[in-house]
Amino acid sequence: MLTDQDRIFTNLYGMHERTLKGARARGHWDGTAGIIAKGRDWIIDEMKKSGLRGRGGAGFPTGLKWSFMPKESDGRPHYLVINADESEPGTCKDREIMRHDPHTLIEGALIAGFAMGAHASYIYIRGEYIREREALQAAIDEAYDAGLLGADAAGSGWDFDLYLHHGAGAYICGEETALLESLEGKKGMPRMKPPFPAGAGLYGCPTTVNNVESIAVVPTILRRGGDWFAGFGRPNNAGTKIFAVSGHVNSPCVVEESMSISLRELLDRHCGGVRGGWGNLKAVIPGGSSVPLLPASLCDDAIMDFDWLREQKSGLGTAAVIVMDQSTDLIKAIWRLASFYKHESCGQCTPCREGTGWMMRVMDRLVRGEAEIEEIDMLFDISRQVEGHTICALGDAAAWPIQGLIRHFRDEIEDRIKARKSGRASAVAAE
Ligand code: L3W
Ligand code: SF4
Repeated sequence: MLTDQDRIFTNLYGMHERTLKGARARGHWDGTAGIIAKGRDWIIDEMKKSGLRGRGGAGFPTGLKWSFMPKESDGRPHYLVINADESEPGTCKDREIMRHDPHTLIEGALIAGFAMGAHASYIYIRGEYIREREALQAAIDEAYDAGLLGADAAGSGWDFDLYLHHGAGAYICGEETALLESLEGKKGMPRMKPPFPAGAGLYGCPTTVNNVESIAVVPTILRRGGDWFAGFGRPNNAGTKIFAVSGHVNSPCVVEESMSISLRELLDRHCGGVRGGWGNLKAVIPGGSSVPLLPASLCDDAIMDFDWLREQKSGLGTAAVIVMDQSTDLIKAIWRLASFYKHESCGQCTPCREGTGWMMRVMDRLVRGEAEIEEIDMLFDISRQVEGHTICALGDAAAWPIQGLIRHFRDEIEDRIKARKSGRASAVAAE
C-alpha cells in the first residue's frame, strides 16, 4: 500500500495549483540541471535499475528502449515522441496528469530528451482532449518563459524544444507507428516493425515513443533513485502505477498505487468496494478494453501487475479497471467492444479488416441468442486467425476480449441460444 509520501503524482485530483509555481512547491523542477549533468549513461542505467516498464499497455522496459537509440549521431536528428493519444476504452490516467500535473511531464520530457540525444520532442495528444491540450500548452508556455525549455533548457546546457500536436480522434493513432505517420501529416496507418522507431522513426530518424505516464515518472525516479522505485511491486513488476477504475464500484476513481496491489484492496480502499458488495461481482476487465476479462472466481486472488495477469491469460494493459457486477450483460458488453474495434480498424490488413467485421456480426447474433451453438467455436476460431496475423496490435486487441468471454462465460452464451430456441419452440407449440 502506498503512503502519501511515496506518491509521484501529488495533484491527480487538482487540489493544488497546476501552475509552475504550484509544481515547484511540490518539488518539480528541483535540481533538473544537476540530473542532466550526471550524463546519459547514468540516466539510462538508473532507469534500467528502476525496473520501469512502459505504461502505455505493452510493458516494455523503458530503460532498455532508451538504450536502443544510437549513442553517436550520424547526422540525423533524434526525436522523443510522447504518446498522449489516450483512447483505450476505460483509460483516463494520462488525462489527469496533463490536466493537473503537466509540469511533471514537461520536466520528464527534457530529461528523457537529453538522455536520447533529442533536441526536439512532440507530444501527440488525443483529439478529444481539448481542456488537457489547453492546460498542457499553458504549462509549456510557462516553461519557455521561465527558461526551462528552449536554448540552455533549465540551465542544463542542452537546447530542447517541446511541441504539442493535436490528433483528430482516431484510436489507431495511439499505435506508435501510426502516430508517427500522423505526425508526418499522413493517414494514421501502422508501419511494419522492424524497423523499430529507434532505428527509423519520425521522418526516418532515430525516435523513441513513450507513454505520458512513463515520461512523467522519470524526474522523481531520478531524484529518489532507481532502487527506490524498484522497491514497490513484485520483481519484474516494479514501481507505482496509476489505476483508472470505472464501472460498478461505489466511487470510480483514478489513483496512484503500488504495482502488485491486490484487486480487492484497490477496489475496497479507493473505490468504496463493488456495488452491492464483493459477492455481487461478475467480472473485471483489468487493463483496458484490449485485454481479456477475469471472471469473479479469479478476482479473489488477483494481483494487479503484468506477470500475474499475463499468467491468467489477461493483462495489465493500461491499468484501466472496468468492474462489472451481476447485472451486466457480458455478451453485450463484449459485443460493444467488438463494434469499437471494427470501427477503429484502419483496414490495411485483411485479417483485421475482415476479421473484426466477422467477429462483430457473430457477436451481434450471440447477443440476441440467434446463433447456433457451433458458432461459438467458429467465433473462437476466427479470433485465433486474426490474433498474431496482423501488422499492429489492434487485431490482437479485437480478438482477446472475445476469447476471454468464450473461455470464461461459454455457459452464459449457450444458455442464451438455448433460451431463444426453446422460446421459439414454445411459440410454435402454442400456435
Ligand atoms: C526495439 C525491439 N524496440 C518492442 C518497442 C516497440 C514499442 C514497445 C512495445 O502495443 C499494447 C498493445 C495494445 N527493438 C522491440 C522494440 N519494442 N520490441 O517496445 O512494443 P509492443 O510491440 O510489445 O507493443 P505495442 O505495439 O506498443 C501496445 C495494448 O498495448 N493496449 C492498448 C493501449 C492503448 C493505449 C492508448 O489508449 N493510447 O495506450 C492495452 O492493453 O493492445 O498490446 O515501443 O517499438 N526488438
Ligand atoms: Fe490496420 Fe488492423 Fe492491420 Fe492494425 S491490424 S494495421 S489497425 S488493419
